[in-house]
Amino acid sequence: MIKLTIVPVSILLFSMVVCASQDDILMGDFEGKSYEDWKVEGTAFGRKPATGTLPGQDVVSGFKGRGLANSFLGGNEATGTLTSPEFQIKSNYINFLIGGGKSKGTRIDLLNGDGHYIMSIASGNQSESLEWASWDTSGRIGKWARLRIVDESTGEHILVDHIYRSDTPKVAPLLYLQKAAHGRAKTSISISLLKEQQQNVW
Ligand SMILES: [Ca+2]
Repeated sequence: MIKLTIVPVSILLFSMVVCASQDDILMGDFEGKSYEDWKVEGTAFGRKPATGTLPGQDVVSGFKGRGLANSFLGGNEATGTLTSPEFQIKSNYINFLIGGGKSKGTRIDLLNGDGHYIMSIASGNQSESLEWASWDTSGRIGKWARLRIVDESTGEHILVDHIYRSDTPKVAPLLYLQKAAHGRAKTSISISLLKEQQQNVW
């Protein structure tokens, strides 16, 4: 006789949740007292993550935990970059929170092992509230890459937090030159990959 084992639905649901998160790998949450293995250049990001709003800045919201990368240290005039260690792309997506300026002077780059662009995003929400964005990296699994958070603008700044690799996109993945806009001009979302950088894709 075949014996059937009845598993409570609650245990099944818990197992599904655990499985769904097993592939998520945190790459940058900026919760420490330093940027750890991220390389810091320039002055805009300081020597350690910000704990939120910096002096002279409107209230920053939408980041996770106690810290984030905030390039407003020294005001909009300051510039600098944060570059991650090299990593191998092993997941279908990279998700992250981003806010701040809309120009390409404030952006996140995904660079290949030679330092050439794979993808780039300028936030464009033009506010101090961070929002989710996702990159589709499924076509580049096995390749080596780095992330670079860039503020080379003297009129804007960038906010970034909670970067993680996952097999699940947090939001609809960005496409080349994707643009979405809604609401009033001041609060509109305009996310775009930079035209000239498409030429450098692997
Ligand atoms: Ca954080």
